[in-house]
Amino acid sequence: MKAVCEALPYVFEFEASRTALIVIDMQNDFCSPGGFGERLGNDISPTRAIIPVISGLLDAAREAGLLVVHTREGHLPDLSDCPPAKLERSRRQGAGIGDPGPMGRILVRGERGHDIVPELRPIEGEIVIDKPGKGAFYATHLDSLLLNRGIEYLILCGVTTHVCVHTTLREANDRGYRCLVLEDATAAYDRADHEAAVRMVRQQGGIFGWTAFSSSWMEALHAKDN
Ligand code: TIU
Repeated sequence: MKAVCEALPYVFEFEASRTALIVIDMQNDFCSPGGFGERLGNDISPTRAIIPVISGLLDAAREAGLLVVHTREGHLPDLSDCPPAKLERSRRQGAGIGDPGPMGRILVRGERGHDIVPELRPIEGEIVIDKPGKGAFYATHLDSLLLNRGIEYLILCGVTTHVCVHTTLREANDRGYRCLVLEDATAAYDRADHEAAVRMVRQQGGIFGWTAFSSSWMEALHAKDN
């Protein structure tokens, strides 16, 4: 039987056994002092504020036995997978990809800034997708991994709402996944960007999918067993 979650623009129905929780880029570089996000000139308090909300989602997903996927944005130490256009623009903003910082080289795999924040560290058996772009499908094996497990429903949380969450959402939607964006478990540095991004998801009858609050989704997940 499908679980039914209160959502916009209308209820989101999902089968738990065919659902994955996708936690996008909850890395020190986006959420911790001295990371890429802060060095781009942003206030990181919005991205830090969702850490406890996502921690609750992880507890619920783990308890229900859902597939959990974590993503990380970053590049190889020699930056050979970083397009020059991306590199040049990051340098213009004073946070060059690969530059040394308080948490190691910015957005480079293996550095502390690239790690997922300690509160949300993946546990044994969870999947971590390393991606060079904003979307989690581009240049990764995420699509085949989800298809091989029969996943059809994606629950999206993480940062930032209008950049990596939206890019992943759009990639997923075009591939036929049914996507729910949790609006209190996603964040952007600028509130207006977050709100616009959330609103876009559910426009035109749910052009990219659905939005809901985390509590509604967790209630639906819980209720399916009762
Ligand atoms: N993860 C993600 O959203 N990457 C970004 O670069 N986001 C910004 O908002 N800069």
